[in-house]
Amino acid sequence: MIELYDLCLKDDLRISPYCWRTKAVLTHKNLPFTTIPVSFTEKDKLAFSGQDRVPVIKDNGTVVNDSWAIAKYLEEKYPEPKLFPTLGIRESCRFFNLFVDNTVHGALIRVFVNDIFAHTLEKDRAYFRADREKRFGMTLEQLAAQRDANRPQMQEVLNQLEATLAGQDYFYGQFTYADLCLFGTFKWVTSVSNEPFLDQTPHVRAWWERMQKQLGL
Ligand SMILES: N[C@@H](CCC(=O)N[C@@H](CS)C(=O)NCC(=O)O)C(=O)O
Repeated sequence: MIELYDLCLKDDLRISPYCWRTKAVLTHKNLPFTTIPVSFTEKDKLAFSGQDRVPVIKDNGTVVNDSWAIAKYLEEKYPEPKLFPTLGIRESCRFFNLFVDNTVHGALIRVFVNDIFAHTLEKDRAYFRADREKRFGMTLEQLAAQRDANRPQMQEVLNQLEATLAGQDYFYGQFTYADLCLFGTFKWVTSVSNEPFLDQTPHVRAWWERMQKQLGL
């Protein structure tokens, strides 16, 4: 059975967009797995992997970290059902993966970072605050005060996704890993917030509902 080291917040809440990508891949490929909860500061639990981020998987002694590397590893080892129907699609998915990591996450985090903080375990709060405040160059309170001002940027990015999905059911016209990348991101947002953030992008919302049903996650 594959073991997945998965970020864990208060009340066993699992929010990591990257870990959700891996869980979505494992589910899509019908691979049984167990999760090992890791809180933000439990870096010692990941020492065996030689780095300090989740997701990490252990598959019969093989250790792989980084959601993109894990997706490629699992596709190679367990080819069906596919994530990357062709090599060209795989390389396009790499671009989409980076677009989600940078552009989509960059816009969403400025709206939802305080919701994540609210669900962070007591023992991790000082670490999370210091790390994120350094990253953003401002306090969490300043970010909270800018929340409404940051919404138009989020909407602009969601509108770009809407423009694609208005013409097709999946990002590359057929189901691929690109869909799982964004699926992970929306799991992240919806696990910490009830805000109806897809109200102005009906095709993205329909895609999101379809993906949840398809994966049963
Ligand atoms: N590029 C990596 C990113 C991994 C990553 O940043 N994971 C976050 C969880 S969402 C993490 O481990 N954070 C720990 C921390 O902030 O200390 C991937 O795709 O797996």
